[in-house]
Amino acid sequence: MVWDSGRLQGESVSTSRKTLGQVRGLYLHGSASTLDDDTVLYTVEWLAPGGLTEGSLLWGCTHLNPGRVGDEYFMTHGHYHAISSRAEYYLPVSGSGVLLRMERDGRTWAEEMIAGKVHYIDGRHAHRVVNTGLEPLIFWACWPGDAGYDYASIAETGFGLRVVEHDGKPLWIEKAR
Ligand code: PAN
Ligand code: ZN
Repeated sequence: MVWDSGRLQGESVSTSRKTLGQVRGLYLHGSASTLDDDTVLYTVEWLAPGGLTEGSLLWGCTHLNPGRVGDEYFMTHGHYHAISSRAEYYLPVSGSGVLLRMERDGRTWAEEMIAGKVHYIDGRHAHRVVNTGLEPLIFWACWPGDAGYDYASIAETGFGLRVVEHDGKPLWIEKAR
């Protein structure tokens, strides 16, 4: 493992990548964007040494590229854990952005992500990362093997905040509730 560059090595490392074509609908102006479907938004490398079992821990790293879809910064899909008692740590090592956290009632807030900070995410909170910088935002994560993912709720309702560029700076836009 290379901490600062967020790289895992070895045969047991799994990798996935998310392209714009897979998540265009999450962005407010996704369908109007001329960016190619093949545009890679982020990659995740992870290890599951104990399998996806109760009591095991997963360890992974996300590389979220800089960029925007319209005026909205590149972001992860975001999810709740399928088991709401399963918390998670996010540990940024490079780049800058925000971690959005949301309660089930839609209440959302943003935590600034910078290298060296540690984010503890309550298992009941949806979590999404937004890259507001010019470099890849790289963060490690540690979460329980049996946490699972609920992406559908996010695809349906989105988060209570969107992060867009305005006059060259990030601006938080609240969704009407
Ligand atoms: C992370 C995320 C990773 C990609 O490992 O899965 O950052 O984000 P999405 O899964 O929302 O696309 C994590 O939170 N695991 O539980
Ligand atoms: Zn998670």
